[in-house]
Amino acid sequence: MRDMVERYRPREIERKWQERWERDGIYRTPDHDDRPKFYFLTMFPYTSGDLHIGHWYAMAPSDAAARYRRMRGYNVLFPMGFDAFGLPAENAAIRHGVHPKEWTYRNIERMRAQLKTMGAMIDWSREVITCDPEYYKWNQWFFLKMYERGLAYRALAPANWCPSCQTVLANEQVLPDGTCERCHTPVTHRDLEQWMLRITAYAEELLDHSKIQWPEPVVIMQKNWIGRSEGLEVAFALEGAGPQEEIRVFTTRPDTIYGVTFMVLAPEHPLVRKITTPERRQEVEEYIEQARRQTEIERLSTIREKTGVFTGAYCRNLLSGERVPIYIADYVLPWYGTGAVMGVPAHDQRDFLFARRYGLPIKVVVAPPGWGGEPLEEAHEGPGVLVDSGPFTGMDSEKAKEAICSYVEERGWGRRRVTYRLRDWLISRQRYWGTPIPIVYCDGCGTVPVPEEQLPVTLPEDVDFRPTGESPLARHEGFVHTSCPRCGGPARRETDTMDTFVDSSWYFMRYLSPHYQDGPFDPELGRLWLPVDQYTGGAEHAVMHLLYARFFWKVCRDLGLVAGDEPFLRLFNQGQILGPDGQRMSKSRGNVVAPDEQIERWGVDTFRCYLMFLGPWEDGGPYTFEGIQGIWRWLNRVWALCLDEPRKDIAADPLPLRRLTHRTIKKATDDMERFRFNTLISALMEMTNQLYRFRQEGPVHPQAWEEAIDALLLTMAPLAPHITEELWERRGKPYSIHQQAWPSYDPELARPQEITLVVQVNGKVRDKLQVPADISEEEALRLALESPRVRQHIDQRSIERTIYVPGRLVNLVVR
Ligand code: ANZ
Ligand code: ZN
Repeated sequence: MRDMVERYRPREIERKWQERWERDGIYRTPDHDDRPKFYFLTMFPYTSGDLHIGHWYAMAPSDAAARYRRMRGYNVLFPMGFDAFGLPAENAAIRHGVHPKEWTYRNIERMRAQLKTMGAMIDWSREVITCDPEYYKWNQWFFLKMYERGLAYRALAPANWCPSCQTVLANEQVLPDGTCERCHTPVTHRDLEQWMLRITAYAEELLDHSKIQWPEPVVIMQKNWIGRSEGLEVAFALEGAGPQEEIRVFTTRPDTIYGVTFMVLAPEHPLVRKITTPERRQEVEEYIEQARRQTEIERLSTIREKTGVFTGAYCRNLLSGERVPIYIADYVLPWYGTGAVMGVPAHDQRDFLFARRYGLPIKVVVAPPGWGGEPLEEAHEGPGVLVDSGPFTGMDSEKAKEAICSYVEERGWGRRRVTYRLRDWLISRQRYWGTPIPIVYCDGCGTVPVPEEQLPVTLPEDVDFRPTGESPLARHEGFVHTSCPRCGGPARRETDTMDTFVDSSWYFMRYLSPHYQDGPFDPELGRLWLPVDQYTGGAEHAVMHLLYARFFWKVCRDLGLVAGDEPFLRLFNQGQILGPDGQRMSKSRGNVVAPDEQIERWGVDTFRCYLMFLGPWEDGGPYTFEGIQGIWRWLNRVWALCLDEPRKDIAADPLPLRRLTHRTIKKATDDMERFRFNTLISALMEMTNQLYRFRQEGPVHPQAWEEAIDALLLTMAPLAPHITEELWERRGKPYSIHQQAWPSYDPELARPQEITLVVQVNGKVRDKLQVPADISEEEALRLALESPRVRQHIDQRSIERTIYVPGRLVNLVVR
């Protein structure tokens, strides 16, 4: 029996090393360095006050990956900051009577401390806090730059309005059931003068994801969000009006134009009041009123019955010469296309239902396969041959699309057009805790941007921030009243604040030089560090944040601030950690795992490794007690293995041990490259087991052993930074393990060895297979069952039992 080795006491070790690393500044990232740069970014947390397991799941594996990059010889930037403006601060402040600023900074203190327990290689000297005037000054600066270029403008915009939060919500903040994502109150609709950013100017470019490596689902979501449609904008003549009076519609189905039997305008369409006949006026007005109260989600709901009212007016189809009635209906959206739709009930199901409801004719112009002229049961939306379509009759519908577009264009009745679903980004928020919009309104000069030298427009602190619907800043006399930067006369400040997605659209640029005063970031450092090489974070940001950040980047590019077309070259979305019951974690289910408690119990390294072990990072998985215990046992075994020297003999064969080492390094390298932490940890556990076996089976070759332990610790270092540092030191290696190179492998030694696997059926040898020496039991069985000779001997019988002797034999017992 050997001497007992000292027990593994993670909490002591972890505290010690975190202090030492901080003191030595080993995670300070130099800007100027010979190594190639690697910018590893993980989404910064909102200052909710608690670093929950979701944050850990995004950040701890990111830290491991960033550490790996650094060991691979890169100068890695891995910064952290806080997304600190926004409604929750205000709501909490209203509820608990603390100032949003106090609440926010208190939360930051706590979260920063929690983050530090992670032992991550964060360069804290680059911390960014978005509610700091030093930061939001540059939100205002970007706004002014966009304003100068016509990319920021004010317009009367229909807005989703939450009557409880008393604020405008973006469409994305309205849940599918039409309620507010924060308080679940049904959302209503309001028109307000608001500031918009012209993201649509970049719609076409934002559709191009060819220069980035992003997960396919995110790319698809962005494409759908932007929603590009090619079609025809075409005029219909207004009856009884002068020759110029027309209604223009946008259609993606010009081939169906001979099937138009009615026209529908959005209730908000400017022509509606002009064309409505006196007898229809009252009904139309009532309908417009009810449409105004609906949210867009309700208007577009597919389950709601499509309603509308007749205006009393008619228009003429220029191609067919037919006269069709004009309706208004709320399913037509004022901002999309031209806000007017040609109704083709035979070929659009929505129009079909509408026509049925209002007794409008259904005219087939694209024949369904085998159609004999009978009435349709539902719209035929597919392709076909044109019927009843003037000169286009008999033409294939795809061809007819083109032919009709050309026909219309030649006659000056319309033009081919591309439309997008994407709308400009509404950034005005009628709330307090955000960046003031740097605009002044003067009676004489109108809308005047605050001059750059006067930035930041500071958010005053002594504000009554209870929500009333109007921005709380509007009640702050000292803030509101100012003098006009142009004429010096009395003027009023804009009192809305910016959407916090503005803050998060460029924070990764600010990390480079968080205290830089001559611009949003030091351009020299921008050239050095940008773009971000790897971004990691939650899939819930697929659209808004990631689209807005791309838009901001393109604006910066056009301002000459950055080079290249994309901010984030590679993106990775982590999965979700579930409760031990396999359900989504929630307070009401009582299955929430609190990271702080886990760390208290197991130490950070065990917790980190378990997060990376419980499933593929992109999938997540349930958090179980047995699972984390398994990791705890493994780290304890590594601890004992490294401190308890085996018997050594120079005469021992180094080869088997070296093969194990090099195979494991290769596996670790491949897995690290692909963020496959779970299989990586499995391989390291397996290596640990093998090392115990080698030790037990006899003296080991001294150099081969040393190489093996070094490799084990080095490949574990990104995952479990504290225990590896401690063991590294105890083994007399140079400080710090985190400044060592990633071990390389000899491909020859790493090549899987082959063995002959004997396959028996009921004890009789039926086949011999060449398989990799480290084959798993499952794989061995699978291969055995695939062998035709084995199959032949099993025949129709069923397998009772399987016996597996690793590296040697599979015996199938059948009956
Ligand atoms: C006639 C037609 C016939 C249409 C047919 C479709 C099928 P996407 O693909 O999403 O771009 N549309 C146009 N403007 C609209 C608006 N403001 N509100 C609601 N609907 C609108 O959809 C384009 C189609 O949506 C257009 O093509 C138009 O209906 C409708 F068999 O025109 B279509
Ligand atoms: Zn003025």
